[in-house]
Amino acid sequence: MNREGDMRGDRDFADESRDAVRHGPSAVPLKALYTASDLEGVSHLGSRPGEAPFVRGPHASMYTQKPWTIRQYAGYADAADSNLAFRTALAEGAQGLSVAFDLPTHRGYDSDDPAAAADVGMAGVAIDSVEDMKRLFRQIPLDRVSVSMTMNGAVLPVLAAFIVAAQESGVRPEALTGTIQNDILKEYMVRNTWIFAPEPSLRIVADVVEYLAERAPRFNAMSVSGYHFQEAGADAVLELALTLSNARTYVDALVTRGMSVERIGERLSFFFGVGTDFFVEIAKLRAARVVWAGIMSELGARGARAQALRMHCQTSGWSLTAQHPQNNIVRTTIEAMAAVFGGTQSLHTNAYDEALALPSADASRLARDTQLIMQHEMGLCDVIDPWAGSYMMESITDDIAGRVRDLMTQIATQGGVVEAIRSGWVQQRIHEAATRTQARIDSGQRVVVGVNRFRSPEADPPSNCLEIDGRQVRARQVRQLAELKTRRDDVLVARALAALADGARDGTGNLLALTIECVRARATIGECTRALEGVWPRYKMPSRFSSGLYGEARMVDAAWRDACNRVSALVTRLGRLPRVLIAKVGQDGHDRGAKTVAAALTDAGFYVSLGALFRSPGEVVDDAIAAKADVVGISSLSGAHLDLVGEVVRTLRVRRPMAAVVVGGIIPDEHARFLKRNGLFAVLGPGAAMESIVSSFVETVELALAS
Ligand code: SCD
Repeated sequence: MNREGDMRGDRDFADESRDAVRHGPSAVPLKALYTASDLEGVSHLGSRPGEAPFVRGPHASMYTQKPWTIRQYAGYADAADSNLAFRTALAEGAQGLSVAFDLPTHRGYDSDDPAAAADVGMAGVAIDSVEDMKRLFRQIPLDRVSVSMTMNGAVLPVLAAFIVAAQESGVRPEALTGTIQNDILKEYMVRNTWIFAPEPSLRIVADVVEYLAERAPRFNAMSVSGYHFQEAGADAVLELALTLSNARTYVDALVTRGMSVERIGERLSFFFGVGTDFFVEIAKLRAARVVWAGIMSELGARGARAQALRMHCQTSGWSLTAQHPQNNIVRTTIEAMAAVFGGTQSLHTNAYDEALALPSADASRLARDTQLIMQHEMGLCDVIDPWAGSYMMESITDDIAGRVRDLMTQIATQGGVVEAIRSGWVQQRIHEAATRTQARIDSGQRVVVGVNRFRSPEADPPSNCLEIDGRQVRARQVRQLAELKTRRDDVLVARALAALADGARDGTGNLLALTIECVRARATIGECTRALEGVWPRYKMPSRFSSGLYGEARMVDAAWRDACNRVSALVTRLGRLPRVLIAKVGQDGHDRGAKTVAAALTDAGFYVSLGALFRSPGEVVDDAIAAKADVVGISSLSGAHLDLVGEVVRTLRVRRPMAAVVVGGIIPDEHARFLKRNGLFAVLGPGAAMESIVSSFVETVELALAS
């Protein structure tokens, strides 16, 4: 082709294809080509970094003056192990700490509570008292190192223990820097570490914010989170709309209590997930600042500090694959670049082996070094907001901001977030988004390299993943709890706990201030929670899923139809629908997978019951009997499968021997072999396509009935 031909080709493309809309992996359509005309009507243009609406970042100098904080989320079994890991990380270049607590701590149970036994130390550090907190931060100068704590349900006793531990090491609350997540609303929507009902929980949130504003003004009192929505399957627009609606709800609640918008805004921070949709993810972070600045300005905030949205980001856990885990290094690096181009203040990069088990030391180091390389070798900190002015970037930033505002209006018309939680509207939206995404992956419309396309022979998984001996951790915690209880003044503890309960009942006093007195007297996390439970019983929430969507999306897909035909043949043989119970067991509240599988199995022709969260193994068996289940499918993502699944299998064998158990989730091969030797039918690893899950359930029913 000659030059002219080339040029005509280019012009034809520009004229005819520029508006071709590509529906990428997210909800925001992208055009093939953007030009100056795409900037018409975009209202956020022309501002400088550090100026409203802060699209270019919350600070004028951004990374040129201070790079984002490298803040890796970690917690290892017990306080002493975690302390060693924290001190090593700080010595090797980490710039702030971020504590992952185990699930019993999140849910307000001490390690010696039978409801928590199997989960102690499995998914983070176990903290039962201020003594554990002191061990956790031994030799770490809390007046100089900022500490983030992901804590929501049990925020009162855990934050109280942190404040008292700091005081007893000579650091006053005024000197503390860091962040407490303290974002309970998203717990009801996705993360599920709530303890009490939404209304009392909102009082706790507000008491924490008020106390910190007064006593620890350098501490960020809240990290309103979108990350968990993305992990649960929400797209960029839904993630932002829910996060900003939640934040708005908190601000309204605090204003009602008499706090000024200015003061609230100053210590509010945010947390977003950054996934694989590179351009959209950058635009999402920029749009978040634009929309939030508008909301705060409408509410009357005037100062930059109160209007500017500051954020932490984490690369997407959902994008990690168990197949060819080293591919995750590439995914994480590019996601981290999106977070940095989006102007994050703080960042966690995932370890590449996290889809298989808890991260190994090598993988954790590599994840952290990825950020050090970005900061020190790549020049990424030299230019502020380098995407500014890009036709594409500014246009999609504006597009996302508009869609987010529209969706926020829809949420408001549902009666606001608390009402939308109660009616199940929010959970439904997220579940539907997750189901649609799963269908796109399973049908190959959304490519996952090495999983649904470009598969190559399976490489050996890394063999040095971290393993926690939960029983040992629990034994140590139980011993330390017993020692603590012999040394303390029980009368003082009882008096402080009674005052806390009175404060909750009467609506008087600040609950964090009251909890600090309990913890100082050596009341445990579990005891503080139980004192509140006497006033506000533990909340219960029904588990729901919706059928129809998944099957509809895969209707034209031969592999899916084949799987459905296998179910139809089974129905004919049985003369009834095969019955499945999908169950969660223990304190693990990650229920996206369980709900998606429940939806897909229903669409394939099974009769599916979805169990409630936080069931004990015995209760799962009760549910299986009530549901007359042929198969019990347990979803386990917390690492506690050996004890919990093992017990379900053993008890079911006695009480409903005709039912078989399969488990899905993060189960290392060795554990899978052990569980199968002890009666488990099958293990469905992460990344299994839904048709293979359906087929496994069919085979399980057939084998179980034959045996
Ligand atoms: C920064 N500063 C600047 C500046 N850059 N000043 C002038 N010019 C610049 N260019 C100042 C800031 O104003 C601040 O001072 C100080 O430097 C520190 O900077 P920062 O930007 O506030 O950074 P940092 O202290 O790291 O705080 C970042 C956030 C904070 C605000 C985002 O909330 C945070 O660290 N969040 C992390 C949350 C987290 O780790 N979450 C993990 C969740 P002043 O203080 O004086 O203003 C993990 C999780 O949930 C996982 C999943 C699960 O468990 O379910």
